[in-house]
Amino acid sequence: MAYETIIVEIEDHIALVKLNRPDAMNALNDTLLAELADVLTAAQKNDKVRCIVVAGTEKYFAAGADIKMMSDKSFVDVFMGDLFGAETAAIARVRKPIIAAVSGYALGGGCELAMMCDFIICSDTAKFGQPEINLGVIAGLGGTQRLTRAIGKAKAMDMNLTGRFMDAEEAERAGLVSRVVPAKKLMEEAMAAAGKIAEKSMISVMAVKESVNRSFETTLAEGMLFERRLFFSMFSTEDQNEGMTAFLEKREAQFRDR
Ligand code: DAK
Repeated sequence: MAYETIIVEIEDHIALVKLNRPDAMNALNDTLLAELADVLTAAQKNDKVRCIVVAGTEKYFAAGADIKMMSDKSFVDVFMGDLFGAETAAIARVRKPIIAAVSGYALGGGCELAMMCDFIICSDTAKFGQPEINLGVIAGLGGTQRLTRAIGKAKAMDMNLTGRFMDAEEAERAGLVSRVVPAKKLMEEAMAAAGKIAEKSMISVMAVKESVNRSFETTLAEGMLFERRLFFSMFSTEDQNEGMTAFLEKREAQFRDR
């Protein structure tokens, strides 16, 4: 399928999805989110895809939701139309891992889109922010929720209330991103991380994603139980046998997702 606002390349079991609205710094509109939801849903179903990378350009990941598109909407429009609701729900349903490769601006909905991914690798030029307060609104796709869980109340309040940007170094220190790399190396590093994940058993990869995400939804005791049950269930797979046998035989495991 030909897309208008994203570019998709599938190679070596990795789906690379590049946001592509250069006239608006990749601002999120209905089309972009619908196309993103569509391609991620397709990637989930595609056996050739084992990991997904979402990226922007070197100067911007995404500068937020499209302000031009939103500016003349009413409460009734966004409430009744459930702006971005179906698309973001579809993205949240993807069970394969998604890495956000962020360089330059990741603001508002752009920062929130990065946080919808499973982890963020950013360049040393990355700037994160929730500047919706400057537009007379508030974040609506996780800027007060996922960000608070990622970096804590003090910094989340600071960012959401002042609208200030956070640079890459602070983002790493605060736990928003997993790694910071030089801008020129970002895609290489993100693709290498995706490649590492693609080598693993998809069963354990998807179980990890499910289990880590469960930690945000439940108590520690319930989460520990969930993790332990998943761990036990791994012993019903051929990949558990292969992984442990390969270690003992001092060779690379050949996982078959069984
Ligand atoms: N929307 C539309 N166009 C944008 C844009 C945006 N968010 N950000 C940048 N652009 C456009 C600019 O209008 C400009 O277009 P032209 O004038 O050339 O036609 C072009 O991109 C280049 O921008 P600048 O000329 O401003 O470039 P600078 O380098 O000077 O500045 C900047 C870059 C990223 C600092 C600046 O553009 C900026 O402050 N942009 C706005 C950032 C922002 O406020 N982001 C938050 C948007 S609100 C929802 C949930 C969530 C949301 C919505 C709904 N629901 C649950 C329903 C999310 C809301 C948001 O994200």
